[in-house]
Amino acid sequence: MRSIWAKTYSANNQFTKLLFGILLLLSMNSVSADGLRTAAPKDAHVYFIDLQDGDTVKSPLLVRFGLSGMGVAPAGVEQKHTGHHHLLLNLEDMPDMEIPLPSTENIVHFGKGQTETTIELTEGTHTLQLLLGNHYHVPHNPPVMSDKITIIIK
Ligand SMILES: [Cu+2]
Repeated sequence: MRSIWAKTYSANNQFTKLLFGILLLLSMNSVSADGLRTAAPKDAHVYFIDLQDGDTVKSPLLVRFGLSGMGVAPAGVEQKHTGHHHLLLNLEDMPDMEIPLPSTENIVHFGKGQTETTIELTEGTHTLQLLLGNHYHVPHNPPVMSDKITIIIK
């Protein structure tokens, strides 16, 4: 039993090494200098359909995502010039644009291809920003993102 486990472990270990090797090769290859990012058309943009910077609104709030120059596709579906929405909610620092966006309370993924959401926010000011991600949840190149807006919940 032990030797089987040891064998499996060593095979896994070799596989991991191989994988790292491949990743290392890929990262050194100029063809993939862009890593997991995909190109976005120059005229692509995302925007809040009915929210503007400085708006005073009530919670729960319906937030509708607008996208122009690209299409929406669910996460995991690779199709040229598409992506899915991410809502950056009260996010202070922009995330790393080279790697998949993490999923946190400040970075909300809409990986099913949703184009709107209803959020509950406390009274006071909040910032909202939209950022499109590709099938890997990685922002495009250049990133397709909206202005960061501040809204007041009353
Ligand atoms: Cu995502």
